[in-house]
Amino acid sequence: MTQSKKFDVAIVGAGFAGMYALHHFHSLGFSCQVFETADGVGGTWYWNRYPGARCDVDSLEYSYQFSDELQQEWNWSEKYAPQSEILEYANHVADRFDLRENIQFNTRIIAMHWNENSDSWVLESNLGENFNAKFVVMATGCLSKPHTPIFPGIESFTGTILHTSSWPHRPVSFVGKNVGIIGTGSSGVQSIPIIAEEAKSLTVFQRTPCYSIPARNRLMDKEYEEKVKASYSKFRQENAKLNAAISNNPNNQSAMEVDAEERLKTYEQRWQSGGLPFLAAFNDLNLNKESNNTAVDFIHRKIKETVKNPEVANSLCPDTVVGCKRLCVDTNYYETYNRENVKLVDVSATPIEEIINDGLRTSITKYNFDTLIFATGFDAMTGALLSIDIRGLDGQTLKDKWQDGPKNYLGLTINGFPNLFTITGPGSPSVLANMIVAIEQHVEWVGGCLSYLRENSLICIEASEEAEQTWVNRVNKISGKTLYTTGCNSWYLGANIPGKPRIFMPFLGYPNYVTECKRVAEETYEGFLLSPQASDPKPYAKT
Ligand code: FAD
Ligand code: N01
Repeated sequence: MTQSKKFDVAIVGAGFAGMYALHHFHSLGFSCQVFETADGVGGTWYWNRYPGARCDVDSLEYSYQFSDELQQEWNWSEKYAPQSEILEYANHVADRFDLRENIQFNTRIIAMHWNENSDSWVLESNLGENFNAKFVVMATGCLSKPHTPIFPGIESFTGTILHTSSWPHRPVSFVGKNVGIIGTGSSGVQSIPIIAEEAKSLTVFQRTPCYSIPARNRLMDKEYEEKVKASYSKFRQENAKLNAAISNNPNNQSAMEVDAEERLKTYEQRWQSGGLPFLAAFNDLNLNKESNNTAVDFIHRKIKETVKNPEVANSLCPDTVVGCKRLCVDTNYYETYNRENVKLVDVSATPIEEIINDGLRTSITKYNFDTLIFATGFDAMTGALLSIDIRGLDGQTLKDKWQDGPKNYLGLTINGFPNLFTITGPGSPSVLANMIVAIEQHVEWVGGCLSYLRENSLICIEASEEAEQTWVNRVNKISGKTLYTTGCNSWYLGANIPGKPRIFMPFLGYPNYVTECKRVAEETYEGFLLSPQASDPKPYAKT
């Protein structure tokens, strides 16, 4: 039998989290190996190649800050960089920091079992290989397991089926095609206007309308770029003090504190400058339904002003709380419904019943097309983790442990699963923050923790049951005060996946979260069980 390869740290995933984890832990002297299903780096930006895919956090912020040289030398072409450029950036980082030699591509980790005799994890890949690691860092992504709803008859469809989150690597032409697209979340909203320009016809199947704010994307403002780069670290520090670690110019007033004219002016300014900062127009939009209604009314009015057909405009107006689902950011989304070749089909009351050979059938009508696009999102936050057969102490599976929803400590570690870390795990700010900022914070916290263990000859770290329960309560208590839990059915709640427990997963408030992580580390890892069992006398192989 061949000896399995051994590492200090195995890292699963080579998106921005896995890449930085590899670089950072290497710099601390740990031997590391990354395993990645894809044949390249970039994660989200490797997989989501659909037309119009781009970030909606300013590129000057949606990028790494760990290397000042990197952030100074890299130039983004637009305010919101397109997918191809973000992927180019990921590849540049991989080359610049010599990451590829420690990334095993085309390798899916299918199982991970804790071995109590050796105090280490045994990982198994889809290629039948086994690996041994003292620590495992899950960098598997929050939005990396695509969700495709099950419709009967799908196998009978004779045309092309695509999913936005596993888009082909070759160009896809829609010229002369009749296209159907299911889903109007961020991926649908970004791709629909571009596909509509090319296709013969586009039929959009909408179950729930979204709220979308114009991106006002533009070429990079060189003067602004220079200003940011002149004091980049200060700019980053200031952003980190904000709730989502994004420079959204928050207004500290309630929407109810100002009169109707002032409110309108504020919304109009935010609408004109565009993007996610719309939600920071007032400080209580996600707390107070009355305040939220004022933003809802404003957006409804904008939709009705833009979309010429009043019936279509009405169908596009959501009746839920704005910001409760991830806000969409678009270029010409609502305008697209004025095109002759675009049809909106509301499938909320008359759902899709089956896919047929040349289209689909709802409960009342048949629609024909030759290309079907799923823009139906992800099994978010827990999907990628639970796709792996993870077993901790006493063979307990993570699936069993999380059957009523994810439970962990700091969103980073799980009781019963020693030496396992989840980057941007549920229970951390993750998807409700600038994710690259959240990733760097997590990776650096884990790096500090591994170094502490090494310095103190400790082998195992595990969240205590009590700390975990207190943390879960805290996450729920914070979200329970907001409209996130009552205002809609979102993927933050797991509500998009049939059968998934309905629990609000992210931790709200990046700055408080960072303070707590720092405090826990300073209090010599309060809430953790640390143990010095030394089944391996030389556990740390220096690189
Ligand atoms: P990912 O990029 O998802 O990478 C995870 C990697 O793990 C993948 O490559 C996957 O193949 C691999 N993997 C998973 N399971 C296994 C396994 N079992 N074995 C081996 N490999 C595995 N966030 C923002 O903050 N701002 C934005 O503007 C923004 N835009 C987005 C746009 C799109 C279209 C999407 C889908 C998400 C966007 N996000 C945005 C969120 C985005 O996912 C994160 O910003 C970030 O890219 C996540 O990086 P990651 O490394 O944590 O995960
Ligand atoms: O997925 P979604 P996404 N029948 O879950 C519909 C990030 N992101 O890929 O709301 C009919 O938002 C579903 O309808 P409903 C960002 O964090 C960012 O678009 O469940 N319809 C919904 O309309 C984002 O939030 C960017 O009723 C069905 C859609 O499919 C996250 O990724 C770009 C259905 C899914 O929307 C996910 O976005 C892209 C069914 N059976 C992604 N099942 C940026 O702009 C599902 N739907 C930065």
